[in-house]
Amino acid sequence: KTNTPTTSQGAAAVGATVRVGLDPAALQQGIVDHLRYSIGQLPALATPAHYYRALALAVRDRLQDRWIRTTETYFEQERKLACYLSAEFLLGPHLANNLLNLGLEEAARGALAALGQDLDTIIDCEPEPGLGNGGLGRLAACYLDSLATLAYPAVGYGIRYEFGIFAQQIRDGWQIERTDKWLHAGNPWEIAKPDICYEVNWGGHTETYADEAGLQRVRWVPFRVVKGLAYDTPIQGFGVDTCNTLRLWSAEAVESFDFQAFNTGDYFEAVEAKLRSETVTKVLYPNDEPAIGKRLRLAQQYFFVSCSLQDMLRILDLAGVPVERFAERYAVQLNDTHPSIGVAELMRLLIDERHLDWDQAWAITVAAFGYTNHTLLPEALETWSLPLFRECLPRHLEIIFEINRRFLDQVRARFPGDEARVARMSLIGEVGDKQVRMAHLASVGSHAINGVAALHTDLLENSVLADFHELWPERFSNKTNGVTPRRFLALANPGLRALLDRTLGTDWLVDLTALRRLEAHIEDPAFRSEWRAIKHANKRRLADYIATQTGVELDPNWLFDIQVKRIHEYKRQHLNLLHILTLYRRLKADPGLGIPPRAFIFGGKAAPGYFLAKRIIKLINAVAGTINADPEVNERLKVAFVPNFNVRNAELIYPAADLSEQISTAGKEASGTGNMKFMLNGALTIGTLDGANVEIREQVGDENFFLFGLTADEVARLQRQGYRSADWLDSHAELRAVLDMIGSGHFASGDSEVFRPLVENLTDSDPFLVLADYAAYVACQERVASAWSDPERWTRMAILNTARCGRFSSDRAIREYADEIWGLQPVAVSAHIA
Ligand code: C3B
Repeated sequence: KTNTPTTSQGAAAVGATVRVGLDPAALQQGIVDHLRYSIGQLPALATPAHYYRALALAVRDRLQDRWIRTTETYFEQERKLACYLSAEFLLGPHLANNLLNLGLEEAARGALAALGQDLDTIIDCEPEPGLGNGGLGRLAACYLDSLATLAYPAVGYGIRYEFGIFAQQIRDGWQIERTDKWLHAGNPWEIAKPDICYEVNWGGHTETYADEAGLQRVRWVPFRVVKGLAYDTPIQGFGVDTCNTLRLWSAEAVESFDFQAFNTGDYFEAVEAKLRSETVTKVLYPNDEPAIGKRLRLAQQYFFVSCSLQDMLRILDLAGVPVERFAERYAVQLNDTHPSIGVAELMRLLIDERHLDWDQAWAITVAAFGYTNHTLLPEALETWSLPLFRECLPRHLEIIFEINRRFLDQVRARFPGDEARVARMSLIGEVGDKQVRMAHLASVGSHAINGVAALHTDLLENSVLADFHELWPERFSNKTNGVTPRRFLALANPGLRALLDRTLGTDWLVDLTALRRLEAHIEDPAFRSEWRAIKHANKRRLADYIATQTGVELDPNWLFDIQVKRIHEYKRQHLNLLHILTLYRRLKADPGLGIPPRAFIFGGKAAPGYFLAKRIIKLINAVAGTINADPEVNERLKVAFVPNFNVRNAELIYPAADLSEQISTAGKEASGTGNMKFMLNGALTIGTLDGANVEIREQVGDENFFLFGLTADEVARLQRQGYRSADWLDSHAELRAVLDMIGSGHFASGDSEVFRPLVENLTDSDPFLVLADYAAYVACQERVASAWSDPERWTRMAILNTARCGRFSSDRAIREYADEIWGLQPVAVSAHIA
């Protein structure tokens, strides 16, 4: 394929050659040119890292016409745009994904080979943009991929953190955090747009004044002003010309220094003020679920939301569309409560700056916003202390009070005399110190509220937001999460991709339900054996990676039992450990025990301040050290902890799994998305009836899912009745022995202190009912072992998992958001490129 640019892309043609052609020769020329003209490196001295940058720039050139054409098309066609507001986008490496989506993989391989370079080595040079913590940030990235692939007009708005999620190292079994300097060698994917910038106020006070017409208005006199600069990253859809924009904001001082201070000689104070401004987007807060309530975090949230809303208004002005029509042109989705200050900010912009009246501004705001809730954990529901909030955002507090006054009038009119309800629903919490409740602000200010899996939405409607559901049932709906099959199957599992392409054709890439057709091949022994060979190769690939990272050698013939996700008590990595130690004790007691050999693989980061989570990592590594070195057990059991779980190594891990561990306490995991990535790659799940596990089991069939444990209702009932973990301990000698072993220092060279807090947490309170589910979990694992011992049966079940995962594509999820929440239509983009 060569490009024949139309006149509008005339600049792309240089003489007779096409500068941005997709053929290997044009791409090779692009790489050589960038090496010389953008990087200034002698070919003889160029390292793979230089070639990475040269290739990335050459690929970006090939996105550029599509990107510009997409933006132009949206502007010309005056269509509604979805604006996805998220404090996190956990994108993962761009290069391989862009090559896939542009259909450039083979051309790139060929072009590099001609230059004596290997594409896979070059791909490995990319630092990964880890601008998120876990599920929530990765979901946002999957949604961007689907929006572009389905040709929906959309923009992602977020924060350009200078340091993304920390890099995890394991030292002496403990997690060590290192700053993630992902930008240090520059970022070839982004384009700075310094002319797209907005001022964002902070602190100070408000005052009233009369405008020219004599109307009373409010002015915010800030203590500080920061400037937000746009950095754009192209989000190329798969197999289409649509290339959407991810716009991330970076904070800068308004002036490079304060002239006043300079003149009065206080130069250093001026420079310090500049540094303070730039701190706003320095670093991602590494906490996934518990909210942290820090001033700088509020500054980050307000900063990116204000820039984004100002940007939407500017684009509306450019298009000559009156501001009254804001909600016809924008659907603004709040990814959790992190951007929910947007409700008050849009009101402020419309009333104070655009001089709309309250009712009109409120109608626009509610029509524009949608709110996605991602957690029911009480400690994760964001609130801000009222004094802190007033000090930082005085005008927004006034607006929130007024929203609340009108809202509570509505509640009182509907439920007369029910002051307890009014107190529960208020935007201001009055239990203890007063707080602003962000989930309430988001719910009142949005026409649509959704949870992320059927069970989660159900619990949301009946617990955390029950009062809101009673008032506005029509606002609520479920949008079960999904994952992109482009990254998590096509890129991550090239062996399986080739088999699927050969067996089914390639439409599964854009219609994941097409995988159903795999079921026709399930009784073909040759197909099953090919399936197993692919899984084996994926396990070999992961084993090699783990050996280089940790020194632990794993045998790909063993059952690979994997739990990768953030480390959290509710996710219960320690329940997994209790099972491992149960097997360990049984094997020590009876070395001839007939259990199939298993490799237990863990990965995940702990929030740096999360004491118990960090001990869980230490315990995993301590158990690994003991078991892997013990010849009495290490021919049946091995344990490995993959350091620094991230998007890149996730792509090695999911395809290598036989068994996916999804063992959270029922009712606590909103959805999970790792569970879907494992299923996509043919792993069987052992799991509780929690989050999207429920729907995974429905799709794959009970007989192909290893279910155990208490249900969400049973968990709630037990906790209401006063759960006593000791009851479970007394009735289970094996469990007691395992806990004693951990407590004794057996895995810590006799140190009986280090794991005591963990053991006591389980024996004294056990907030996540680990002990209550232990026996059922161990019994379920025995069913896993027996299924594994019949490879043909296991393979059939594995194939069925992949075949029936169609529902869990992020394409399905995005279509539901577009149809049911955003009222968004796809817009075909044609870049006029042959
Ligand atoms: C996560 C939830 O914990 C997951 O169950 C869910 O699948 C994802 O969001 C995506 O919906 N989550 C998170 O990563 N960070 C939060 N602050 C809240 C939820």
